[in-house]
Amino acid sequence: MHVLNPQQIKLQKKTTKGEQFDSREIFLEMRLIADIGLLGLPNAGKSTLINALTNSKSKVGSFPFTTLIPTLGVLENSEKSLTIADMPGIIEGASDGHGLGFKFLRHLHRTKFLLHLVDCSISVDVALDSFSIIENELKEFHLDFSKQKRWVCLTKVDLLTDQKISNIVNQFSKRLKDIPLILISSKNGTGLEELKKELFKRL
Ligand SMILES: Nc1nc2c(ncn2[C@@H]2O[C@H](COP(=O)(O)OP(=O)(O)O)[C@@H](O)[C@H]2O)c(=O)[nH]1
Ligand SMILES: [Mg+2]
Repeated sequence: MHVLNPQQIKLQKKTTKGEQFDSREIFLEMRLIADIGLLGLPNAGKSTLINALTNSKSKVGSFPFTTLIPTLGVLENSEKSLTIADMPGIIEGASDGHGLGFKFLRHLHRTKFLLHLVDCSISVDVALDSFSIIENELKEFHLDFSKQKRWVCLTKVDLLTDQKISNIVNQFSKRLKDIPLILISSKNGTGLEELKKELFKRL
């Protein structure tokens, strides 16, 4: 076998003259960040829910804008795993860019499925208004949310009497038409097992 010494190797290197080519700037965007996106006004209970369902440790607080960046968690059963993205709260005017709305709505657009969380602990009217604000922002945003499945989750039901719960379910059922409605409490666990089961079944 003929062995080259380092000097011979150097001599064998070959170069060709460079040519002028077009330059191009390319923006790449990740298509999907999670299976499920949590959507809702600040304080709706999104971070508390992701912490109750997954291994995530998203920051929780009784004041708006505790969550400033999306946080991911993984929901697992014996066969599957689903990723959930806890998103900062969407506020009125988000579709016009208020409260970093462009950024957060775009993140939500890159999930397969949306869970719209509505705090129902204050009153039926406040809950219905909160629901409409978010629905309106989705409609006004320049990206189309109509292809993503969406469920509504009424949160903090541990704070309501049975009578108030049935009233709120009545009112929401009239408004939602074919959007499924789920009642949960991340504090005492009401509805969480059913929610998990449904998510694994539908996704
Ligand atoms: N009683 C009760 N309080 C809740 C529940 N879920 C969230 N909270 C409280 O509501 C406040 C806002 O919760 P957080 O998860 O930070 O809301 P986010 O802004 O939507 O992420 C916190 O004080 C939570 O402890 C619930 O199911 N029941
Ligand atoms: Mg939060």
